[in-house]
Amino acid sequence: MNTTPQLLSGKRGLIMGISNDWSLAWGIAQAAHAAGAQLVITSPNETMDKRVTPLAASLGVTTVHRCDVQSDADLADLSAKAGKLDFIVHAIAFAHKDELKGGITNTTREGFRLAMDVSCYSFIAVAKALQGNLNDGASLLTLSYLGGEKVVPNYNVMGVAKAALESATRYLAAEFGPRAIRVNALSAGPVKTLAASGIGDFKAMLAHHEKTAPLKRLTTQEDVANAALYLMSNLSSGTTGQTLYVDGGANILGPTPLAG
Ligand code: 0WE
Repeated sequence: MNTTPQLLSGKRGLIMGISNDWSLAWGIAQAAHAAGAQLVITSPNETMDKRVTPLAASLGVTTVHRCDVQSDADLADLSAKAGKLDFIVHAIAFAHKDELKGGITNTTREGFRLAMDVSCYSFIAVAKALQGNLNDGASLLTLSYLGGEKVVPNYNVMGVAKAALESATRYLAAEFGPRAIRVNALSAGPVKTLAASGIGDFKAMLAHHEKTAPLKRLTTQEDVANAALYLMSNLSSGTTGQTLYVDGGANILGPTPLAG
């Protein structure tokens, strides 16, 4: 039995950034579907398409739209095909793997451009291309990470891109506010996803989070989906331009270990 409150009943939403069934975007898509939303789903290329299509089909979504966010033509095409939307979830980031190790001086000019384009500008580009698709009262959501605000070893150029993404969230919120369209970011704790796989010391990061975060456990795909549901629904009607932490409280800690 589906006991999820129908918070998104009658709403249509676009989900961008599903890679596989570990994806935070996938957790959000499932929660949105269970809450009564009708979904539009994208994938950036043929390889991803093969993984996303069966996942989409399991939510009754028969067409996966091709959209590489680096392409203005793809975005225009998506706008023509997506129809009216009540929410958009942007869960997309990319940096060269070899720039996610060592120090920030590993960053190349081209690597910086790529990370900023895919991980930050793409949120602005989606809002720009799809502004005519948005119903009044719509909600835009992007995913961020603490590394955009504090130094996290190896996160490097992605940290700079997340800082810019959170700033873009505020500028978009100011611009879209008069249409009652809200724009927020969700800063998730570390979750084992494809985006995190192959990152040096990621296991150690997860172990450290489990030990030190106030909730003493890892952030889950479901934790993120539940908070996303709040931000996509009218429950968050008075909130825009914010970064909401869904990290078991990890972001509140200073350098001193807590007693106990
Ligand atoms: O934002 C992210 C992941 C971003 C990411 C991951 C990859 C891995 C594979 C962007 N681009 C790539 N490119 C690849 O080729 N996270 C919040 C997860 C993450 O990534 C880290 C982390 C955490 C946490 C990288 C270094 C340190 C910590």
